[in-house]
Amino acid sequence: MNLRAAVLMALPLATSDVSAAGHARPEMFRDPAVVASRDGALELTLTAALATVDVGGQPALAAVYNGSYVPPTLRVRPGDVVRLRLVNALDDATNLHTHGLAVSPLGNSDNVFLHVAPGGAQYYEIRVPPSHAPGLYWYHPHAHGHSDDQVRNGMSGALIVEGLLDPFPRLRDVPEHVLLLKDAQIGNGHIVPRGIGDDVIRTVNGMLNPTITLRPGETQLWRIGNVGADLYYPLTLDGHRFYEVARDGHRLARLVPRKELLLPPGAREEVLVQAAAAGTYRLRTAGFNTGPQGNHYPGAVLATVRVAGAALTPIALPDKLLPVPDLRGAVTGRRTIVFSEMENGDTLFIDGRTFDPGRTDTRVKLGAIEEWTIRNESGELHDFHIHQTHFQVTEVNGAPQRFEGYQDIVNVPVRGEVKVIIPFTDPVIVGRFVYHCHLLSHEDKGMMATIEVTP
Ligand SMILES: [Cu+2]
Repeated sequence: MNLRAAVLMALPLATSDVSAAGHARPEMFRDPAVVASRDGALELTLTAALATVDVGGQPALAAVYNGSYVPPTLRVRPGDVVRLRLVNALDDATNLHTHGLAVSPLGNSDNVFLHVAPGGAQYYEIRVPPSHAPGLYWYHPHAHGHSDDQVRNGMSGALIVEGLLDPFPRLRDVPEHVLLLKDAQIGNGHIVPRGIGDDVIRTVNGMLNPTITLRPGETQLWRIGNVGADLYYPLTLDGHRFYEVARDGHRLARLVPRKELLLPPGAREEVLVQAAAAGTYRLRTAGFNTGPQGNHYPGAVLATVRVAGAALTPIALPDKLLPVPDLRGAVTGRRTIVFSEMENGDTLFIDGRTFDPGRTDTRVKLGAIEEWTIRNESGELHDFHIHQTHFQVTEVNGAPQRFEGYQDIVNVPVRGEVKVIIPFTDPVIVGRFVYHCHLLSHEDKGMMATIEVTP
């Protein structure tokens, strides 16, 4: 091997070893703590307050829930009720949003117009319909103007609706892990605001490069959530493919093998991983560039996967999962929305306007199935998200997309457009809610709009 080839091959490993060795001892991977529903109800108090937490082995003063950088994973069954008391011990307003849940946006349910003042408390009651899609969702604050800061501090956790693999007897009992991706910027022992991606620590469940152990041939379900505020995560696992089961909490019609998973801010991927031969492999996020008006940041090793021990016979993975209705052909109306921003990036718009909670931007009748064209007229990426429902992506920059299932986050290319079909058919979503860019710094700078679904 010539020297140049040797250097090229050695580079990625050297980079990862530096970042891994620059900090404390390697940690064993741990799942977040769990709070599960009992007898149809999940009850919990979440206190938002400043606390010194461990972020990848470093102490940092951060605004967090219940004193932890990674708050508990909430596990519920379809039909359960979530009863949450949110106590605000911060100096800013906050509130609570259950991202991806198709639940009521009214009253003290998943209502982002409700703000909890400093020193105040709010009781939330969120009824998960019996027909709710099983999968990985998440919770985070959604008080306009504070969302980015609070999520960057660590206020985000997982919410799982049980039953994703129940219809598949061979798969339903595979071991599972929750991997929450968060990025922190720490200065003088505090979480500090810096440019997006600048000097950032990227963690899994708050740990820096933890070690996950599998046996050769073992199959696991990994529920991966990008629960940070603004970064993209293009994920790969050396020597492995991911077998994609669900996107954003929505099971796909077939198991999709992927070398890379791209998780924009707010996105989730639930994948089967089948361990290769004994050895050590890295779960990596590649560097990313969000465009000429955006940000450019390096990649990182997120976790080390150690495959060791007695080999297991790999489970034969199915090709098809369960049918998912294709919404093409059912469209009742069309509209276009436009993402744009000021040259300096300080103010961002949907359809030329910044967010006004008192204004209703879009009105839809319950039962509509709409095709939305989402156009990005700016020089950086945005990712579109709508509350209370989901959508089918049909086109990206004019290229038809193969139908595999639904999602609730879609990346919108720089000076490009995507087409999605959004069902407004579930009566539980009647009311007023929002759609926005899920880079939360963009949302806080105005890139959010309101929608009302009427009976
Ligand atoms: Cu954006």
